[in-house]
Amino acid sequence: MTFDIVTIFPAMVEAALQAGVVGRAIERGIIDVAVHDLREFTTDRHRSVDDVPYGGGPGMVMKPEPIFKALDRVAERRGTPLTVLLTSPQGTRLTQAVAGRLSTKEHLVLLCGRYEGVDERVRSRVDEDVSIGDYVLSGGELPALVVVDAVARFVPGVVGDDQSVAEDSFSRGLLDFPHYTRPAEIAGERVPDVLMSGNHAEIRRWRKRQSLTRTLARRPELLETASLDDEERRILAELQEGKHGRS
Ligand code: 4FV
Repeated sequence: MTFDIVTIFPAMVEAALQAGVVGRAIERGIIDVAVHDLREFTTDRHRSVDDVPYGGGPGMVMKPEPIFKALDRVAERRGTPLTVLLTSPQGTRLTQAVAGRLSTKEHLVLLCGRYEGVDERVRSRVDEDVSIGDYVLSGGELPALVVVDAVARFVPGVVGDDQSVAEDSFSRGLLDFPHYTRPAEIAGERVPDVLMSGNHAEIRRWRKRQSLTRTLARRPELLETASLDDEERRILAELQEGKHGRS
């Protein structure tokens, strides 16, 4: 799977791509990520990537030509099919399911907006807008990095133990259970005994109950679409009947 990121701040994006799981996956050649400086596709001596908005109003708009040239270059390099994404607040909200869908694509291209946004005619070359949330950022770079991180985790070998991807919360539509590590006690708080019991069936049930309790409390709407197994359905019924309440 390849990722091409088009931005006016390549250094910012490259720095973030060096870290952690994604950085290691790039080093190991499991994913191929290229960062393109949009200014390289400008023709004027000021290397302008933005201009004043037709119809007036505040701010600037990103010019279409440099973006078209950048996309042509990526198409030359990667071949097709390219899946071109524009990160913008108007887009499809990024979820684990959307990330999973995007991870089936061969070549993802991420256009990072700045200023008030891109010239609307750029959309003729965009397959989908993707939003990371209902707030306005100063640029599309952070959203692009969020997309790369969330999608890359679906690529086999990127996350050390593929099991943990499968268990990633939201993979099955539930919030994650609490995690503990040494020391067994700190600030007067002990690790729940069940986790030190070695009884893996009990531990699995406890974790399921924690995920369901948390999801019920914080994101009950997720339970409408979560894929629960029989044991989880039983636990959820108990929780909803308030039989067990806090465990
Ligand atoms: C954004 C978001 C976002 C809007 C104007 C960049 C900014 C500026 N992108 N999810 N929320 N983008 O706020 O994806 O061009």
